[in-house]
Amino acid sequence: MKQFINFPEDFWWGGATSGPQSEGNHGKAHENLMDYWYRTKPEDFFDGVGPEITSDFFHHYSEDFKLMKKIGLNSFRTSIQWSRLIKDLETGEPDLEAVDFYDRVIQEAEDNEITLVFNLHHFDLPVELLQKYGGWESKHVVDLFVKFAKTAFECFGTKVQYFTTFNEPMVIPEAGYLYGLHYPKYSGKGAEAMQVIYNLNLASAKVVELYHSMKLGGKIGVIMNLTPAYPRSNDTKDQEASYFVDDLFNRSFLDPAVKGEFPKTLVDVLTKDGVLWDYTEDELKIIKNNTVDFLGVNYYHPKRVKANESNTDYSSNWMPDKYFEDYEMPGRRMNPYRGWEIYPKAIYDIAMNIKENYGNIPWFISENGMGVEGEEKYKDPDGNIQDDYRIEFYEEHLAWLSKAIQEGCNCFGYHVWTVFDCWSWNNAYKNRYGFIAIDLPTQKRTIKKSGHWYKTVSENHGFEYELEEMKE
Ligand code: IFM
Repeated sequence: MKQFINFPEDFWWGGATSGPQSEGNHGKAHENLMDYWYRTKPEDFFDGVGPEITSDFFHHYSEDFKLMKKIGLNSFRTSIQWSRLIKDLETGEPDLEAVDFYDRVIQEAEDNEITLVFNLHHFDLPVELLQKYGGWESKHVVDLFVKFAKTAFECFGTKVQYFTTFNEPMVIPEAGYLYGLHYPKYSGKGAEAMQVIYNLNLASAKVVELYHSMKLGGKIGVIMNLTPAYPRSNDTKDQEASYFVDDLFNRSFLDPAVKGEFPKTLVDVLTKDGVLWDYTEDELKIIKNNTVDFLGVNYYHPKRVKANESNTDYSSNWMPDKYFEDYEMPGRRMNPYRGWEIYPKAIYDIAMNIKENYGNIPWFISENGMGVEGEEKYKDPDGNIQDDYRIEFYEEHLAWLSKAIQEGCNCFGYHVWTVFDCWSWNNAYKNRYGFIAIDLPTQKRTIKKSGHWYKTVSENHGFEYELEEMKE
């Protein structure tokens, strides 16, 4: 039997993108990590497509906001690019053309009654700061980030009510230092990755402190990619592995951001292994006293874990993997294009965790979505993509989210990844996620079936759903 899946009247129905994935590089003051990576190794990117043009939001933002309104969005997140806004990275002096661009974006959002969330960092460190100072391993870079944030708040702080410090900060050490996936593409730099975790938390807290001190009247948060860990079995060793994975990949950012301190169990392991970050008591006080006003949660997939059963010797090169291995659960549902498991119930588990262990802090789903390769094949004769699989994906996740809200979770919104197809690291335009398709040669925008569906959900504050579709 169908039931109405209900959401609050003032719920955020929105979507997210990021500056480096959507704007294109027109007029940018500096190269970021991805720009440099592409310039020096274009073959790493799917079909050799780089970040120069992407979805050309720089020129299409006005049309894009109108389309967002048309498909029922009341909120939208993008990021201010450090490499665009700041002319002088040492002083934080702004580039006036960039200020003008972001001002126009803000105005267009307001004209279309779309609440804007401005994020400050989406993996897009100016590459000079890696080359000169070692990037996020350096506390000088932390202070330069605070200068960038100050400029952003001075320019836009009274016009935008919601800021976030970082998008998915854990991806920076994970993909850039542990597993060689994102530039600088280091692998096996376990100890350095731990310092990066600490420095990113410090940078976030310093920016939160600055924002609150400026009394701009809005709110500041951080966007986490939460990947709940589920152990293979009830065996103690699997349970311990799963606890460690949650400590490292989730709580290492969640706890400092919301509770002001790192998980003691993680600190104990890192101390025992001699890889605890370099810190000072004054810095720990900054982290303690400057927690976020709200959280964004990007949820795509869980992390299935088992005890480490390999014989790998980590004695000369510490890696967190000494405490766990990924577990390929038989029968798991997969998105084959992205290689990620689809497990909608984790949204409910995340919501309950925030309610029970993080003071039920206000939060929203800041990304959730399904990337699909070759969507062209789902075009109807009129050229409109019939992406029913995406609608089903969203419905199932939203049904679990609604259940959590009925049970008292403080979730105030849902943002998809993404509104219009955008560029991604290495994958470039391989997998499409948008409600709005982009034809790259012409930059023509066409609303997919899921975009029209979203409008009805946003207007009706929910949708009819067969509850039996919710799989445990
Ligand atoms: O494209 C990314 C985004 O930058 C961060 N979250 C996951 C998305 C899909 O891979």
